Amino acid sequence: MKKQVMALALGWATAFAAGAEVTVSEAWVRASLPQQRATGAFMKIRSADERLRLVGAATGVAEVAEIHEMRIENDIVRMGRVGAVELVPGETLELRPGGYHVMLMGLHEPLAVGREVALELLFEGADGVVRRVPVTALVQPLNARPGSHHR
Ligand SMILES: [Cu+2]
Repeated sequence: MKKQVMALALGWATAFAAGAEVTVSEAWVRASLPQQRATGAFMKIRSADERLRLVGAATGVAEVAEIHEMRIENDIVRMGRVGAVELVPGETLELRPGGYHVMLMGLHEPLAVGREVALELLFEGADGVVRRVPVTALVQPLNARPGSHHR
């Protein structure tokens, strides 16, 4: 069984047992204010050669972490939970403000700029098995990033 864990500048790459590999890069979490109970995590995800589904997330910094999608319908911004997001092999899925994101709800404490947040992403393979991939995300202010407001 091949297993490798490689630290990137801001993220992790983990090889699955079957040789499939998913790479998570540029992971960041939007900084939160003291009264704020929710924020979002964003990153780039790429599966080398396996069709995977992002089916969930976990973290210790909030009560709930779930996959959300934000989109504009008839000029109205809508955000809600999605059951799964498909990863097409060889293509990069970008979680970004205004699109898919990992929603962190029920924050246990404010997330200050510069802090590192440990997340886990849950990927379901074609075999139906769910693998957990650890990700380290850096807390950053939203205005340091391109893209629209989160909420
Ligand atoms: Cu959300």
